[in-house]
Amino acid sequence: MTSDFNDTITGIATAPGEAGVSIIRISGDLSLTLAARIFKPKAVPSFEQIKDRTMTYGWIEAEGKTFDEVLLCIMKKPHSFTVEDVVEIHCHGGSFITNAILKLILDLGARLAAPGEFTQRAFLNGRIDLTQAEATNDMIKAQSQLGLNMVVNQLKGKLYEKIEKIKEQVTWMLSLVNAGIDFPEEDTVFTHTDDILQKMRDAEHELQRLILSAETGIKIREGYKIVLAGKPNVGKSRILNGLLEESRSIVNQAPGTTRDTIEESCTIHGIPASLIDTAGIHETADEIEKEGIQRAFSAIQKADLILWVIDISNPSFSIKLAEYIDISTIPILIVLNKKDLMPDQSITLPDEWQSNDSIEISALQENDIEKLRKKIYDFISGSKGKWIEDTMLTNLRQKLAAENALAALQQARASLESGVGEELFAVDLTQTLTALGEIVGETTPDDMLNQIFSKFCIGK
Ligand SMILES: Nc1nc2c(ncn2[C@@H]2O[C@H](COP(=O)(O)OP(=O)(O)OP(=O)(O)O)[C@@H](O)[C@H]2O)c(=O)[nH]1
Ligand SMILES: [Mg+2]
Repeated sequence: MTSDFNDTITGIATAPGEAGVSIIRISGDLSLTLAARIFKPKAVPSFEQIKDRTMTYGWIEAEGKTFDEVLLCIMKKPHSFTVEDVVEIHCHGGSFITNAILKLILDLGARLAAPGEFTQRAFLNGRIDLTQAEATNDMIKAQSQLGLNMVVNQLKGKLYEKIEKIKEQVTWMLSLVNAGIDFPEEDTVFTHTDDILQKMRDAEHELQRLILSAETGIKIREGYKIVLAGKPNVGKSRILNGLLEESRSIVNQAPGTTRDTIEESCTIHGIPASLIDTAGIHETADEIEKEGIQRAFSAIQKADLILWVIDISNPSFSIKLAEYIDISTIPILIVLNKKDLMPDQSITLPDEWQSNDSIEISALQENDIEKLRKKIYDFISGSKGKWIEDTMLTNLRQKLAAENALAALQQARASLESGVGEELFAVDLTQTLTALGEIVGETTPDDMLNQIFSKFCIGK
């Protein structure tokens, strides 16, 4: 497939600011012509002799001036990221020089690329599907090795292949239905009913697994919000510092030390997380503390996991968290802290906490902090079997489309089982295909596509 775009776009592909090298990209029919006007190769006698997909050394010269010493790479269509003629200029990484070269290219007739427009062209020109396009952007934002592994799989097209496999099955069913409609005497669907039903159940199972994977996939991409909360002086800040392995939050024997929420990023056995320390929750007339406690509750409400800290040496269960938040929706791990002060004391949790998992630690012990880290990892990763798969959904858009596909497929199966007729069955199957197509970008509405790519970086 070749490009339908008749304009040539350009943009700075590297981050703004001073750097060793900056890269300016040009893509479109005029790329080579524009680059030839400003690039004077030194390694070969003329621009025409520059080899495709190799770096050529030379100078940017225009308006009788020399702008920069650069390396230039041309990638002729269709063997480029966008499937168009692409030129990359690797210049010195100062903002002024990079923008001056960009301006030369714009003055020669290129248009400044919108955010994500290079990737959008790669997608619209059929080089990558929408999940791969999303992966290119997520790659830049990956916060952990685990996140990177997940995105690399998506970039390699694993999610695309899985969806295509399900689509193939549904297309096969649809072809049987259509054959049945066109040649009623052959009764095609009904001679294959058992086979179709089995394939439908298999496809539903695949979709269910994918939908389940989204919860983890999204969190691995965005990071888990883990909130440390509890009464004052129970050791929340000390635990935060232990998990971060740095003295980030002030620890003090006086209750009410932490007054505002403190958020820091870290990884827990490879899982990206935001750890949030909060003000101790208690009755107070102090206006600043009240505000801090308010902030603690708002952090708790947004948490993916709450570490509810109790001081074993002075246990108190007077705060009923259920009165403030819907504890059925947010997992809570009870951290019984200061075990070193009461090594022989074991705590019986009150009834309302009985169903929660708990761990006894001393925040002063590195071993115990590691135990807690492992517990958090198990908590996040092991729950409900929704853990890492080779192929995962990584954003809400993909998840919603997969849910629509599953609902349409289940409806199709119900239609087939109740024998409502081939036409209705065909409608449900077509809806399934449309929803599956949305995941990979084949049937995604234009405004949604524009919205997706507008969130990409400039020059990507
Ligand atoms: N012995 C012992 N002391 C601890 C432990 N964890 C914390 N502490 C001490 O308990 C006191 C309070 O610790 P913090 O981490 O400031 O407690 P906090 O829950 O953040 O308190 P606020 O910010 O006031 O709500 C400090 O003196 C800590 O050194 C522990 O496991 N064992
Ligand atoms: Mg504190």
